[in-house]
Amino acid sequence: MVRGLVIKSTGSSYIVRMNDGSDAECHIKGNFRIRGIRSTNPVAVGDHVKVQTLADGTNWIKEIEERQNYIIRRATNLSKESHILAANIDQVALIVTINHPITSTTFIDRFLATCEAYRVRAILIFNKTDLLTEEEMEQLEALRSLYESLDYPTIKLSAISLQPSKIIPLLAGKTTLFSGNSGVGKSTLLNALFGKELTRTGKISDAHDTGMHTTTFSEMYFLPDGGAVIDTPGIKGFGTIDFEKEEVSHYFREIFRVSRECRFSNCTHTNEPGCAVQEAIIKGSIAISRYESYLSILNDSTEGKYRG
Ligand SMILES: Nc1nc2c(ncn2[C@@H]2O[C@H](COP(=O)(O)OP(=O)(O)OP(=O)(O)O)[C@@H](O)[C@H]2O)c(=O)[nH]1
Ligand SMILES: [Mg+2]
Ligand SMILES: [Zn+2]
Repeated sequence: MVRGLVIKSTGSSYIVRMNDGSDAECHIKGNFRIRGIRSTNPVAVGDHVKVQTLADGTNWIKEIEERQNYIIRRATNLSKESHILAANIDQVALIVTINHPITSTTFIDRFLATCEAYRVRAILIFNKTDLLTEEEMEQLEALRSLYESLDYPTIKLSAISLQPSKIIPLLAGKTTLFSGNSGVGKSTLLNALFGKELTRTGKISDAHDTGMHTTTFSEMYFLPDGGAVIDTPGIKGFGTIDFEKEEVSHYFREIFRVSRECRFSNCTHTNEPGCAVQEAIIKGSIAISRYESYLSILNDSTEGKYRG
């Protein structure tokens, strides 16, 4: 068997960069599963695998090496199945847009909470600054200062201008997962970074001002000076998985910090007396948008399902 790195996943087959530098199309057996993880895609881009080539020339992924980390979300509403976005990454760049399309703060916070849970560094890239009105620009700056205050690096840019070079220092030498809603410009940014059209980009729907799910597979692209970027299909909601109710506050940095002052150690910060989190919200030191995102995850954990 030969070792390799999964660099592309279409869902039904995989491209593996083999140790000798060649690329091979590989398959997995239908019953291939990793113990403990129930996901729609047992193999993800970024996985190190062992491949067996049969006499008929077909290649089969037989083993996945232990993952350093991965990012996972609940596949669809009410579904128990989960979906692994990528494995063995150094960081996530979450691409967001204030408008065209609108990225919700709930989406951002659910994603960030998952990055906390799986201990992956996250940066926020606010794209499409060229399309924003003055008011929307103010909204952008308010969100930027919110997330900067929580120690998430942020950057604003327009992928259709020359500004993508702004993020090169953040990407150098690292494996970065590009994720976000459909239409926010992940693929446009990737093409701009490489200075050529590596992957297709799509229009925003006139009717809904949302993306049209142009990218349908995940693929890793290697930066000339080291490091790699993984472009992925746009995702709609972000269902968190496997969070215990008591844990959720651990994944909101500012809520976790303040929660040590709560009267009860098992405080859920919803209606308990002596709750320091509630106090911080009233004082304005915890943003309401963050608290609402916290509640939305808490509700999922309570009901064991994910809505919206
Ligand atoms: N005006 C403007 N348009 C942009 C910018 N970035 C991307 N776009 C446009 O937004 C549309 C969607 O871009 P894509 O790169 O396909 O978006 P995506 O995030 O890859 O979308 P999916 O593959 O569907 O997840 C395209 O028409 C791009 O030209 C930007 O900074 N400014
Ligand atoms: Mg795309
Ligand atoms: Zn509390």
